[in-house]
Amino acid sequence: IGDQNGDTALATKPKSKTARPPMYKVMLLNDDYTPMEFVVHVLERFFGIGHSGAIELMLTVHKKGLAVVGVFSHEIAETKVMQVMECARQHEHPLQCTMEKE
Ligand code: NFA
Repeated sequence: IGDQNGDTALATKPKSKTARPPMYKVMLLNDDYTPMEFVVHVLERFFGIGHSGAIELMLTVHKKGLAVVGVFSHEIAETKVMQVMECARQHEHPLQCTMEKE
């Protein structure tokens, strides 16, 4: 564009100097046994989601099979997954929480 590359007119991609770290989606998966109120509690406690938002998001997981409940750095995402899985284990619920690169 213009003629910054001599007379070849090839576009050059501007280089970002500050690379952003990769981000990770944290997801909750539906199952037939975990009580709805427990999922709402998990969303409030570990993801700082308000009560109404937590109910709405729990219902999305319930209806669609899964939903992204947050996007975090690798370290934070790993911690959220561990906290949710440990809490579910303690309460003997089969709730599953996973992470995936965005
Ligand atoms: N499907 C569960 C039930 O009907 C509720 C649930 C929602 C479980 C979201 C896991 C995730 N009790």
